[in-house]
Amino acid sequence: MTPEKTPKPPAGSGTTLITVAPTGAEADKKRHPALPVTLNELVNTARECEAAGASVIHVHIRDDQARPTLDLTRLRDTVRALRESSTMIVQLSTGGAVTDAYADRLAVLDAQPDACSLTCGTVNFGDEVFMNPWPFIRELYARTKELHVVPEFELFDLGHVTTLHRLLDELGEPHGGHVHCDLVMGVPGGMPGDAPTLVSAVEALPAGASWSATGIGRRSLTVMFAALSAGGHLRVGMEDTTSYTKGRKVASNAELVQRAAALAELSQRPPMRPYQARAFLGVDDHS
Ligand code: KMH
Ligand code: ZN
Repeated sequence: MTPEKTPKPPAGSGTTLITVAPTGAEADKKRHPALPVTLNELVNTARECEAAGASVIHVHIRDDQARPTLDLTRLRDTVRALRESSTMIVQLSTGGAVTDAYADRLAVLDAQPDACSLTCGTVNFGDEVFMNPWPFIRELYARTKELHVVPEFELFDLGHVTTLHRLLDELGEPHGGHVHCDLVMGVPGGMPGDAPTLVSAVEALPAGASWSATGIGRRSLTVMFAALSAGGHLRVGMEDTTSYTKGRKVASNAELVQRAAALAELSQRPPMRPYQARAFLGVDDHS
């Protein structure tokens, strides 16, 4: 009997990339005291989450009143402090808050992070609209290439995948040469957080792209199980989920990473270490 031919698995498929998104721009510190909003809290969170199995940290920062900000001095200090305290890839959000100006979102790259998020389209965002028109997406992507920042393509809806194809067709591959996407599922106004939608989105991705997925709020576990079973990577954190289980608030970002890491181990794809994640995503080594 001829042995069945198995296709070559994609790079990184023996391990799971875990991204932690600890803060976001929306959660309220008063309602969620465990939310890291000061630099000190963020640094401690980074240390704990790296120890728990995360290799990328997706960063939003807050001001002294715990309101979201894109202040460039604070962003630079944050990148420096996170680099000193952890080996995780520092991915700054260019999404910011729905109220942030395009110019400020573009200027985030001047803080020289390893990586950044890059959302591939506008989406209704609860009662708000998260604006990402094509000219902005194009300009932001061109700037990531100039400044050698590795973008992660955030896909909140299936139409965003179409825009990702257009971006790559017009401007070519990202810095680092590898396309990595994050499916953000279950935002009220975006694609639903369920297994059939995840499979459709993954099928539409560019050939060779890797992907993570995150489910917002109560979609968190459904999306995590679907992503692991479909061979994807994971994003978790208080930006996306503030309840650990029904009726029980998240105690720390690290416990969300611990749960993701345990499920990744159970799936026989243990967490990727930060140095492996750098090679996988094509991120420059700043050490
Ligand atoms: N806060 C949302 C409006 C990103 O970080 O790039 C956008 C967001 C996406 O969180
Ligand atoms: Zn974000």
